[in-house]
Amino acid sequence: MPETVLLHIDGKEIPAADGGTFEVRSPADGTLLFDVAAATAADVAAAVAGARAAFADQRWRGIRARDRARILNRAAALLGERIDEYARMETLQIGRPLREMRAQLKRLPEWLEYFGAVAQTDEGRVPDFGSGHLNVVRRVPLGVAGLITPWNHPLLITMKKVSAALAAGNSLVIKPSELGPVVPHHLAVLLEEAGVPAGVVNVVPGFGATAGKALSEHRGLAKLDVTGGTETGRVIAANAGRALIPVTAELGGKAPVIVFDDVDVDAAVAGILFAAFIATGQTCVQGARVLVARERYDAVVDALVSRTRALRLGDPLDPQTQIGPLVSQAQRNRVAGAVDRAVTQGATVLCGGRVPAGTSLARGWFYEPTVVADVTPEHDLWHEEVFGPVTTVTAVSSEAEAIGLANDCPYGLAASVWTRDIGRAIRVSEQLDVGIAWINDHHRIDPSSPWGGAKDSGIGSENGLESYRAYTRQQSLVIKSAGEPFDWFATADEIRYS
Ligand code: TXE
Repeated sequence: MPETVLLHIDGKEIPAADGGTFEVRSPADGTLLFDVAAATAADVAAAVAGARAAFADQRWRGIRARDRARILNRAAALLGERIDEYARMETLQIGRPLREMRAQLKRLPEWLEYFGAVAQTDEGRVPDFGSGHLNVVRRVPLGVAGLITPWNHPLLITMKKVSAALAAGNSLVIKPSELGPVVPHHLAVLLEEAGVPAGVVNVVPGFGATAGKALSEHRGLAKLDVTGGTETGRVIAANAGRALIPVTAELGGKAPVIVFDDVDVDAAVAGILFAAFIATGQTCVQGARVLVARERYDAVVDALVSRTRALRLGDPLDPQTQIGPLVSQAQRNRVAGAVDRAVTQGATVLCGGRVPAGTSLARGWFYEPTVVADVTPEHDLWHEEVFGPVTTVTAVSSEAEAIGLANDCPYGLAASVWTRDIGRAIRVSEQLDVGIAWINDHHRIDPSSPWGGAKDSGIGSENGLESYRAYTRQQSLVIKSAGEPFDWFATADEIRYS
């Protein structure tokens, strides 16, 4: 019997206004897992109204930052106790291997702790306004933030947004992805257990075209924050523009992995596998384009193909599994179509490129990890985000060629550079049009470290002090301290007006 998941509005668990629900099924074998209430526009409006009331009566923003931080730290402790339970739920819903989900979720209490600390230490400032006035500038929360999140890292991405937004004193309406809605819902309940007042955090699972659309168009919001595909981001950012509210948009990616001639081949190949195939490649910073120094191309590609072929596909709950299924049939069709199209355009599949044979995997949306050669910037596969276990390999003859090819892409989120020459690593990374550049690593993330990109990868960034400030606005108090009276219209004499 599938578990029922309801809407979480004003601290209450309620069904959708029209009673509508949607199914969440295992991408590994199709088992029906959850029956989830599908929020309607009316439900979204109720959630925003509740969040606005919670903001207006100051039940959260009126708590001193130090006391908000204490509650967030309590939530961090509760979250730490539930990692295994939540990791299993994430794996069931999106098919990502349990080993990876546990490693990812174990870090998440740090986001609550970090932003609780930032809120306590974010003191105002006193600019030099000149004699006669005292100017005190402080940061205040924005109001109700609409958070729209994707399926590939449901709790991680929700936590990145929720931690900063709550620490700053905002109220929230969260619309998780229809493919992974369950753990963000549990997070709202956990936060209230820790002491966040009911009504401050509201969760409205549902479809993008209905619940997501209703939320991103709601004029009661003071901020929009979306993680998703670039086209989704364009629609939502346009709504923010019309409402004149700030937006943060974490969108698509097509990360280059640049491997120079002085690398240890085995270490570089281990890094490429990590960049390209964790999360079954379903991550915005996936290492999608490997650019290898011509002198090491054959050695690196041979080793990469050999180790890619050896990756273990299977039940994501099995600790031995390294590659799980794609999240849905639509996603697998999208990935397979991109590879097939690349072949018709002249590319060469070196390994993978097909749905695996064998009955044990037949019920899941599995696709073999794939390495493609002979892809040029004229091919779709060079530019389009695949969001699956597919990477390309290209030989380069110079730093300049590597940088030029890396930047020849509509996305600008992340990249990695592999070399023993730290000067070259810094010199090359500084010329890449990306927001994140790893050197001799990939994927690493921290609540203190900005996560965001350029070009079609979005607007703004998550993590770090900037993301906290993006959930506040400045308020400038200007206080007259001069003793002499001021009456501008009493006389026509010249008055020195500071
Ligand atoms: O995105 P979708 P998905 C990107 C990644 C990939 C995508 C995968 O590059 O393209 O996200 O996630 C809602 N109005 N990143 O498939 O379909 C939808 O219901 C309002 C980048 O989930 O765009 C879901 O909740 N809402 C990221 C959310 O938007 C709408 C890391 C995202 O859905 C909507 C991870 C609409 N018209 C994934 N249409 C990064 N940069 O860090 C959809 N939604």
